Amino acid sequence: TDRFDPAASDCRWQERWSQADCFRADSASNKPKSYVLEMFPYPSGRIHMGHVRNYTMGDVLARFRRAQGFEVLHPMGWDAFGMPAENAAMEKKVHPGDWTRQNIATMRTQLKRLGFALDWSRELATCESDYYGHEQALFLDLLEAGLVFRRESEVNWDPVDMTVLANEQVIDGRGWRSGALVERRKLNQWFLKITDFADELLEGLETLDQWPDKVRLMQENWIGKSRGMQFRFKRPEGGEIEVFTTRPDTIFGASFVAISPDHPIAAALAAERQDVADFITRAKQGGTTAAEIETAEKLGFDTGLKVTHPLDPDWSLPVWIANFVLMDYGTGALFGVPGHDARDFEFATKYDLPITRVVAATAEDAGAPLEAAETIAGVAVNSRFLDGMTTDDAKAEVIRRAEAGGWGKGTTQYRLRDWGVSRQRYWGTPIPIIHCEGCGAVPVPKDQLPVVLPEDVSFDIPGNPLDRHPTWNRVDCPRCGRPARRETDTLDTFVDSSWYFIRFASQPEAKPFDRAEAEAWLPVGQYIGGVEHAILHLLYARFWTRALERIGKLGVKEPFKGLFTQGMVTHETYRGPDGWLSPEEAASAREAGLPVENGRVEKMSKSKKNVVDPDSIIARYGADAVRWFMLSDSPPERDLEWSIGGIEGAARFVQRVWRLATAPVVSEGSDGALVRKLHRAVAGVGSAIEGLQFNKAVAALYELTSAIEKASPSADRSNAIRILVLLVAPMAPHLAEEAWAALGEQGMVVDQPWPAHDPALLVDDEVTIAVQVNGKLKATLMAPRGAAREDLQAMALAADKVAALVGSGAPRKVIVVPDRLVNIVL
Ligand code: ANZ
Ligand code: ZN
Repeated sequence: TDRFDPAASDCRWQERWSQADCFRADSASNKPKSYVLEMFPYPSGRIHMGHVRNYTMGDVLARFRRAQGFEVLHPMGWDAFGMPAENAAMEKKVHPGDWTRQNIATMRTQLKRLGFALDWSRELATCESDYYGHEQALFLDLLEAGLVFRRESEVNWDPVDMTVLANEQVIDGRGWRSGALVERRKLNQWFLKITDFADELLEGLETLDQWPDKVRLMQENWIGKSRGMQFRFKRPEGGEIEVFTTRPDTIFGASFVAISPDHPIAAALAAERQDVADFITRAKQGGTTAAEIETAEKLGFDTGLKVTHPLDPDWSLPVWIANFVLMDYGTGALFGVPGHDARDFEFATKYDLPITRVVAATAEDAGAPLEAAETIAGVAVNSRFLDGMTTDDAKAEVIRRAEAGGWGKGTTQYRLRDWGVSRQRYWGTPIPIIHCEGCGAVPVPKDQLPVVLPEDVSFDIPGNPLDRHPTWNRVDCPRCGRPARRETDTLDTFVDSSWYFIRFASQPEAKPFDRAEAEAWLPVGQYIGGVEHAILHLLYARFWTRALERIGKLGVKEPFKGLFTQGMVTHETYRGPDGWLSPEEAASAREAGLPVENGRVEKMSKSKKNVVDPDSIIARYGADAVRWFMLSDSPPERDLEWSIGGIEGAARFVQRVWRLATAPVVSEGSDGALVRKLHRAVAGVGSAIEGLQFNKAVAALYELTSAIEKASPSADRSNAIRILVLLVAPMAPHLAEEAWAALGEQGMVVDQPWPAHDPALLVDDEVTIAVQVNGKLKATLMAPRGAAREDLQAMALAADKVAALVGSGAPRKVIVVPDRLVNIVL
């Protein structure tokens, strides 16, 4: 046929690949192994263009590696637990399990339509007990190793809905559904000891040289290792308040001491004084995230207590209770330096506390006024014996004095907190613990795993349905046999995604993974996903891997050798008088004479109505055109703007390749220039894919295609077409198979090796040689690259002009620089 018909071709090849089981990864294979992984999707309903771009990139690499002779593991699964399923249950009255599994079915079909080279035999969904049961076993292993603990910790409590809220459900300090002011409440919760690994996780970043620098920096900042100091302020009436600071150099700029509303001293005062108790209640309203506490209005209460400055017995400072001081950071108390800390500045301005400059750019600026907190380093001023020292020297000096005087010591502090994994939610992995009045928190014996989520739950009233389940949470204590209660908290879904890549590599039924098999594949060679996961997911996965390594379950320290974060898919937006319009609505509104504004090009989102649904595009243009467009126009780390022009260009390219592949095959005649272009394309496309520069691979293929189109029929040209088909295969695999068959070739493209190139043909084969006589340019000549010195000398002497100058006598000397120049000295 004269046109490539994706509608027929796409399913034909998808079926053939599936029948031949091409993409099944054989763990026992002797070939070198390559593990290519894209971040698995949350089954939210339908695949979006961002998924298409992400998975296409991984697929190109996976297919390329396969052609290079690797045994490739390229799996797919579903990050299937989480809140949206519960929201759907509440709003649409569908069971979270039904909603999730339905979405998975839809999205799986959509992915299959794109022809990804995935090993579907390894598909997993984290919401199924054959996955999360193993997660429960691993949780118990970590518990046994002392890497899991339980303690009281604050949650967001919605007093109207009477439910715990996730941080994302707190908007401007209010419950997202009820709109009520959120309170902080203490609950017993489970934690993973990620702080035990803070140094390891930090040092490990240095080994990750195939990660983007920005992601490593984000992780480094998140771990937040800093030198600081802990020291005590004495209370004249006895007792002391210990504070933590990262800026000991500012100690003479102190204007108050502030303690957390949860500080024991605050609690003791509240027990005696109603005004203190009332303040604490007020201070604890609002969300629990650090960001929310940071941005909430600063609230303070002057307790009337005083403390003495450690370096000046005559200097007395007031003690305040302040809402921005966290109890679980440092010591839960600080000394405020309004001149050089933004929160302290805001606080001191509000409550009229002294603001002194103790750091300046130079010693001469000691008297410069402070318009706002100046937080950068400089030299100490107005600081007695520290005056003139740099910030770093002053820090060291204060720590030295504190240690010598016995009132404080230098510390290493991390911003990283232990990972709270308890969620008061239904749709998650049940924490395998049983609470017994006599025995405490008892692990569920491993032979009783999985602890399966009950299906019969209702979402009619707020709160966790597991708590009010009539039977599920009542069990006998595994230790003493008396009636006990199941833990009804479930695990943070980040736990599910912290080890799925290990389970992909090895899926025995009886345990989470087989160590040797997992190690055969790990670490993941190339991981591809959104930069929004730069911190939490990637840090948790690194931690989980190291924890398993520490307890001897896995001999891998870093899970992801290479990391690539791809850009988003964007699209233009339109606004009408009543809000956002889809492109179609915008067009008809314009026709109707209504005012329509062009908005910015933004990430595709439902709220902006600029989403393009992959299904309709695939139906119209075919999988290959969509894949091709996703890789074209922009470097993969940048945003890609969706456009009709772009997808149509991609569809035209598919037809161009098809036309070449269906032209008559010629078996005679050579075309050296085309052969060289071909070899250059083979090398260029390969190294571009290797470097994940997919747009460059695409550009090289456009160039080759044009060159072939321009060349006259010859055996070389027919061969170039054959190779072109192999080169486009990772990007446009259906087209490639169909073209391969049309060319009369045997077997499938997926089974063909990546074409070889001859390095000798990559360079221009002719070079220009300058011929000089006594240092002056007299002629130029073309010579084969790499020609021998004697040959160049002979050619130069034979050149007309030169021969005339040299005459019959022999030159005194001939200097030859190969590939460049011949100088004849007379
Ligand atoms: C005096 C000072 C002077 C501070 C100055 C900063 C600047 P990072 O760097 O984020 O680790 N702090 C100490 N404990 C706190 C707590 N429990 N809740 C809230 N803030 C606390 O923050 C360390 C700084 O945060 C510490 O250094 C302390 O204020 C404050 F010019 O001490 B600083
Ligand atoms: Zn018991």
